[in-house]
Amino acid sequence: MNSSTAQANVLVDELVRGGVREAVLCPGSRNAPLSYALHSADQQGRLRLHVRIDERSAGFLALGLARASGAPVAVATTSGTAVANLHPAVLEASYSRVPLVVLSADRPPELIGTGANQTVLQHGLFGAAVRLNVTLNPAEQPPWPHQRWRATVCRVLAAATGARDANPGPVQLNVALREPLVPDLHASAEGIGGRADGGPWSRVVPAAVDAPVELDLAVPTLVVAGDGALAHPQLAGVPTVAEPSAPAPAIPVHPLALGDRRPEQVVVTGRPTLHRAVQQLFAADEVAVHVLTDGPVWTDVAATVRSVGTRVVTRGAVAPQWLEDWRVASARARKRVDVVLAGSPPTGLHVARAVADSLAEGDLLVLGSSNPVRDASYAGLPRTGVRVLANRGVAGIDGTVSTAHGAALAHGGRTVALMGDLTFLHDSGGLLAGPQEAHPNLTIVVANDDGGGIFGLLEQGAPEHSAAFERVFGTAHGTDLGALCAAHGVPHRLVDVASLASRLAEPSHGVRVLEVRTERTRLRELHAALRGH
Ligand SMILES: Cc1ncc(C[n+]2csc(CCOP(=O)(O)OP(=O)(O)O)c2C)c(N)n1
Ligand SMILES: [Mg+2]
Repeated sequence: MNSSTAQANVLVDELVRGGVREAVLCPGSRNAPLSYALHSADQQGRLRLHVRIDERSAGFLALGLARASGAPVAVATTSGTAVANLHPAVLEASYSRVPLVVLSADRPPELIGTGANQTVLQHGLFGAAVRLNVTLNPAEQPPWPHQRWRATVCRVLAAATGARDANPGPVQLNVALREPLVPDLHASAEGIGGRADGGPWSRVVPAAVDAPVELDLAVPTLVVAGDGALAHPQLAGVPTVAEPSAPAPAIPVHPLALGDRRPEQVVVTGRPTLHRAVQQLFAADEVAVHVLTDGPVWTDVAATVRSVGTRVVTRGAVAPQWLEDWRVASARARKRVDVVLAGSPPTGLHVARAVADSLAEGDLLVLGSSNPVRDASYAGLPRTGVRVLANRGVAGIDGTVSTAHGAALAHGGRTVALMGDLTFLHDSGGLLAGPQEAHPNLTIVVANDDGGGIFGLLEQGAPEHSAAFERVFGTAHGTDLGALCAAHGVPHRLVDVASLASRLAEPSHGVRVLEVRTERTRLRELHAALRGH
């Protein structure tokens, strides 16, 4: 067996032993040994291989698979810019703590800096975004140092899954491979096998962090649950404003009700990113802010946090009047949404409400950044029985179609993705998947307001800045989404808000796109009305 084949086979075998069940591959020559090894593992049913042409899509596909499954997912590329194209997905995985394993094929070390073709400095390319960054150089001749290769994979997977520090995230295993890059078909694999029990070379027992914070619930308390929030049963009886990708709370507070009452203490779980009213709460001096997270970094944008732990130990009881006040305020906010929407032409918020209402128990929803994730929170998500995922780590509008594909493939059941038109177009390459690939049950709903609707809601959307607005923020494009889908062989349908629910209820297989044309010119007024102004 030649050096590159031995190395690639051992690495893939050890990844499988360490719990990798899905891998994404982009075609290339330098990574050919990894391609053969991954293909063979797929054929043997040891993992499922997905092949994608564009590394940006591949990175986000792997991210979606890992985010939805919670297990590490590998993405293998050739050398050069191919690796750099993974950077956006690596950043998102880093900030949202998703175990993404980059397998970047590299040239042998003596060729770095010589002007060799398709050769860049790949070691450390992702900087601080990866939890671990290892380069394995090729071995020259047998006996192959397969123990070292296997032990390295175990270290890499421990870092990706956060087994030692409860901080999962992306890792880069940069694999320098020497020619020949194709297998010698008759060589024996003797002497490079893994542990006889089929397990990993080094079993890394996951370490848990436990740091209780004391909390008196008799004090008027609000829980703010952001992306990545864990379930905290001790807080189940406390009113909770939850972002769509947080667990569904038992006592939900509508985000538009936040101005109605001022808590004396706030418990933050996960990372809230959506609502200004929440940020204002954190900034208020008289509110005591406590954060719960099992990660090494906690959210404290306003520099007001008083304590940080992983869970609470409570005393005292929540006052019934406090619960009733929030119940009334939330009911009023929901009513206001209904009234305001009834009097408005279709917007992304109408679409989000139709999507939210039509989701059934067991569905997975993937939300795009920008307005859709905010609209979903106004439309009543999260909700029990429906899992919601969103790339809130760095809230990019990129990679969303691919993330949704990955999440849907891991989920197995029905998945709906809701995103804006720019978000869809940014990653329309995510529709590119060959006939031999697994195609998930995924309906992508595009709220198409022909541009970036969110900017109309920000400072730059104020009337005094209107002269430059359309060209540099609105960015209308007039793209024919139907034609784009047709080019990829993906069914597309233009539907109106009123019929969206029935379209979503139709039994559907594979990937399809439902486009709803929406209005963005009057979003500013609509949101002012939602806030009761
Ligand atoms: C990769 C990336 N580029 C740019 C942005 C800035 N950005 C935030 S929202 C947005 C517009 C999104 O438009 P669309 O997806 O149509 O949603 P809408 O606001 O219209 O609801 C842009 C460009 C971003 N978040 N991520
Ligand atoms: Mg838009």
